[in-house]
Amino acid sequence: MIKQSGSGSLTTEQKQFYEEQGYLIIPHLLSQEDLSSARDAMTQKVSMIADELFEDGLITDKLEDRPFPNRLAELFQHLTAENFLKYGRSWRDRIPGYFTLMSNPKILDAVESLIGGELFANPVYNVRPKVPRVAAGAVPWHQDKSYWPDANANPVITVWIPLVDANEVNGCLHIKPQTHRKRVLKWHRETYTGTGYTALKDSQLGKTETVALPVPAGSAILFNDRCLHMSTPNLSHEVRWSVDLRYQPTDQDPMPQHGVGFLARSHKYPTRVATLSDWLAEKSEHSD
Ligand SMILES: O=C(O)CCC(=O)C(=O)O
Repeated sequence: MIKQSGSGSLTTEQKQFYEEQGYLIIPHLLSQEDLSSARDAMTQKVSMIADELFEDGLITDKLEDRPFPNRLAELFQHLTAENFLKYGRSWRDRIPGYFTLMSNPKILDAVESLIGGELFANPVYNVRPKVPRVAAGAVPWHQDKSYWPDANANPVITVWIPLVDANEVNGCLHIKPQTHRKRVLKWHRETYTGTGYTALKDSQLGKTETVALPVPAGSAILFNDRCLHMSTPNLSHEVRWSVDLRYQPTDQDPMPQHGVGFLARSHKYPTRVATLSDWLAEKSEHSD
């Protein structure tokens, strides 16, 4: 069954902007209700981390009453970046709430407007708890395609969505418009965050202006996988919670080396669209 349209379809002007600039902001694409399943999944993970920190004797209070943007930041307030990085700079758990978000019809409508209605959700999706003071929160200039250099030339679209307002204090995305027309630049693995991001040198960035993209919670920033982008450190006291999801046409490489993606929408083969059970079982398509 094709899920009902979520009315996230783009206007001609929005499509034109994306084609010309390589990115697009869709303010308030998702409501708080749309985000709730993912927020619950993140909350579940934070509770698991609090339990572990407590059992390891690193904290004496699990801060169960703290609000979503604060709790994880406060749990690590007196701990080290290494303590935090034990849990990873980004998370890719198979918790049902993430599948609900990745299958949200509003997101799929927007992506369909750009690349058609045969949509595969790329296995690379990240939940990013950008906590203050951890160097790995700031992501260096890169092109997403540096993570899949051998994939074919068909588009991979990142859909970046903050669960809290993202701004220049807590480290919003920054982008270089029109760089989606560039080839994949020679990248290196940075060594200062301890997590090995792919990164570009300043000398490779060219003269294109940098645009900061502060956006309210639930907005979406869509960008092409060749578009140069980065994010700045989190200088606030709260977590800059975001997700980056990726979608591609079904004729792009499914990239099994990164995990198992799933058929998110298909007009040709609607019965093959993956269900939650398929996704939890790491099956990319539904079969009876
Ligand atoms: O969320 C961030 O800070 C960076 C995201 C990013 O680089 C990406 O989605 O490729």
